[in-house]
Amino acid sequence: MPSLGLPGTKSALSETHCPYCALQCGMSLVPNGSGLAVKARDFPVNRGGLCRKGWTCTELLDNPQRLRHPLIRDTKDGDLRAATWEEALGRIEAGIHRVQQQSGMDAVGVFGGGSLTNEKAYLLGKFARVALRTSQIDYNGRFCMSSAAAAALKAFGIDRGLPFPLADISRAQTILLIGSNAAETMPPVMQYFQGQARNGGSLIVADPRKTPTAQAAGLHLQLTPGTDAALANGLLHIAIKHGYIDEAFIASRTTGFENVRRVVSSYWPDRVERITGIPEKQLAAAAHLLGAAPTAMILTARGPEQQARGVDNVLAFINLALALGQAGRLYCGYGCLTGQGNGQGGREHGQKADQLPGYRSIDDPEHRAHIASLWNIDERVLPQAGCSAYEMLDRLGTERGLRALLVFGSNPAISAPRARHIEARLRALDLLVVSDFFLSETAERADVVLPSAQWAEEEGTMTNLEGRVIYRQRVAAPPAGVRTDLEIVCAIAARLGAGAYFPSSEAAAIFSELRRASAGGTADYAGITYERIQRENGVFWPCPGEDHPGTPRLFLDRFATPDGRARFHPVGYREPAEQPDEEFPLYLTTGRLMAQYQSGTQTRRVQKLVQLAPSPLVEIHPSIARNYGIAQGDTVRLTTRRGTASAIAQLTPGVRLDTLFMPFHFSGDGRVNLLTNPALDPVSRMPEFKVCAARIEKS
Ligand SMILES: Nc1nc2c(c(=O)[nH]1)N[C@H]1C(S)=C(S)[C@@H](COP(=O)(O)OP(=O)(O)OC[C@H]3O[C@@H](n4cnc5c(=O)[nH]c(N)nc54)[C@H](O)[C@@H]3O)O[C@H]1N2
Ligand SMILES: Nc1nc2c(c(=O)[nH]1)N[C@H]1C(S)=C(S)[C@@H](COP(=O)(O)OP(=O)(O)OC[C@H]3O[C@@H](n4cnc5c(=O)[nH]c(N)nc54)[C@H](O)[C@@H]3O)O[C@H]1N2
Ligand code: SF4
Ligand SMILES: [Mo]
Repeated sequence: MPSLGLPGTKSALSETHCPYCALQCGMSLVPNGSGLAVKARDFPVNRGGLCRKGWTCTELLDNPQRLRHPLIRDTKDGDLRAATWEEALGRIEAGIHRVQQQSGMDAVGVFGGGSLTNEKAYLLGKFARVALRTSQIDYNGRFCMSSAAAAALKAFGIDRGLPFPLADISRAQTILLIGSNAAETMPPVMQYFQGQARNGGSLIVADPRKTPTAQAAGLHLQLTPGTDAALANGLLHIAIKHGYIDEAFIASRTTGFENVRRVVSSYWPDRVERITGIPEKQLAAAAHLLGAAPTAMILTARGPEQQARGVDNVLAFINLALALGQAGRLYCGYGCLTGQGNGQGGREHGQKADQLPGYRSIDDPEHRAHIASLWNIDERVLPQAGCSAYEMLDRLGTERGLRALLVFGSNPAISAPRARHIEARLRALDLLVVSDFFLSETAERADVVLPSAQWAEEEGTMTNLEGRVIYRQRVAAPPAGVRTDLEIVCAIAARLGAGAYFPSSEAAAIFSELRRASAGGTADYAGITYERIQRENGVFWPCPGEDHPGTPRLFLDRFATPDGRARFHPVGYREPAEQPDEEFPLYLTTGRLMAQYQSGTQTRRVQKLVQLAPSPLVEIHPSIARNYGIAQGDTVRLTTRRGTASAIAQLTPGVRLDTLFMPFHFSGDGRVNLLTNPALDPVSRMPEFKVCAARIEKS
């Protein structure tokens, strides 16, 4: 039962943040009967605004389906049964030892998530390398913003979603928003776009659907799925032709433009219209709005990023921003709207296969030495880079793959592409351990399920999409029988004989270790303290010292590359991995609904949200539906080369004639990931969630 007034809480009104998306909206929790209720709070990110998910989030704390004790499966075809912590930890210890003896250290893996606090992400990375001695750790961020992260690193030398605070959005003259449905995925952000409109600014949205976000724009570019690089190159082609490019900026602050100029020279407007389906007139209007603006921003989200050419797509838009001189100046720049609550911090502190804390590289001898010395281990025993999320899941239970997997904060049975295959791989493991609040679809398949504390029951930090590090306080006690992830990780480490390396499971102690580990790294948190965060409404990294103000805006003087210049990368348009054909004549794209969150483990248990979005649906244009004899509300069957799923037809005039859209929040036959294509980006290893070829029929 939640109870206020714990040590550390100053009053009955506890300031904290929403448990869900990357905005990390500020909110207050107040006592309400035996539980807690949400109250609006004026925090600089959301300024009092919250979406329905935020308003209803406390319902999950005392939800009857909540896990309150560990579960164990005794035999592979048996059922899960209640167990003590002692039994569960014993089973994990024995299972890990057996796999290590039979198949080696790299046969045990860890799968993390972008909803974990910085403290958890850090501890999980250390746990994998120091307690498990495995190279095999990766996380669901690969499925999220990894393409934008890789592109920003290449172009700017640093990956922070937004290089400026959200409030700057209102001050940009023109904004091009590509593949973001912010009006539904982060609604309080829209106030900044409204502010921009009030200031006389223009908003352009590129999306195959006329979403609520596109409806808020002055210009909607309704592109064919998977044609983003052609759009970017086409806009740059027009900008060059009309003399909109900033030669002085290109000369003084960038390198590599000539190759880009050569590549885009063949992206004539009529050709780009043929590829993207966007009329030449609209291309010209967009190029003019961007080119003539004194300040402009180009922002991407999952639309262009979740593609097998996601990195190229983002690089093409960065090229456009750089060529127009719209970067590295106030109220300008390229940014990525990161998605998960700690999607930003989760990628900085070492739960990614190739990474060490502070955004350090696991391949770099100096970086390895710094971390090994802090962890008190010999650098030679620190594992090398492991493989990426999908590649790890794809090989579970195989000869050369993992035999044991520990999952914290992800539900890949719903959210990974080619889900049927991933389910079979999960079943083939000798040991699957899942820590969650509820019996997620992945936990249902586990050998050991560990019940963990929810956000309001533990303290920790998160880094929002602006690079602002925020603090969540512990407002209530977890139910008896439930432990925090930090306690769980430390307990398993102790069982494995590595307890000395994990002396504390207190978030504050782990955060101070994280600060030291990140010191001198790209994502430097050395100067950030819990007290400062609370006093200053968050602190932006890098923040190398307690007397350093933090860095709300990056790149105003120089980019983070060795020579300080941003780098152009020539990018050509290539078709998606799969194009419609006779057998599968339509594009299928996927994404989100306002009232559901991610794999749905949490939001499918909140009644008010279920009422708004009760079941799997597919958006189809009314004219196409008529051709197939499909009426509003019909149950339909969708098929791709990976499998079949079912959904309710939602006749939607705002979706392209050649495109179906299906959200990914639902389970069973309603999983759109039964259909999606696991083709991976060669650099980011992002699956092609946003484009594949499909067929639809009435069932
Ligand atoms: N309600 C809600 N909010 C969320 C989440 C949630 O699950 N539910 N999840 C959070 C997370 S982790 C994330 S990553 C963000 C995601 O936030 P968004 O990126 O805004 O969400 P999506 O719906 O995945 O995709 C955005 C848009 O991309 C469009 N799109 C599809 N294909 C293409 C294409 O080929 N090119 C272009 N340009 N656009 C295309 C889709 O039509 C869709 O409108 O949301 C966060 N907020
Ligand atoms: N087709 C399609 N698939 C997609 C996408 C898409 O657009 N289309 N988007 C992709 C994207 S952007 C993302 S981010 C992924 C997300 O997909 P998932 O990784 O599955 O994300 P969640 O549903 O947030 O899963 C988090 C799970 O961990 C639990 N959890 C949350 N916080 C904690 C915590 O602190 N500790 C523990 N132990 N458990 C916790 C939740 O209850 C939930 O079961 O899906 C990807 N999959
Ligand atoms: S926009 Fe995101 S952070 Fe804000 S209330 Fe909604 S889910 Fe929570
Ligand atoms: Mo995401």
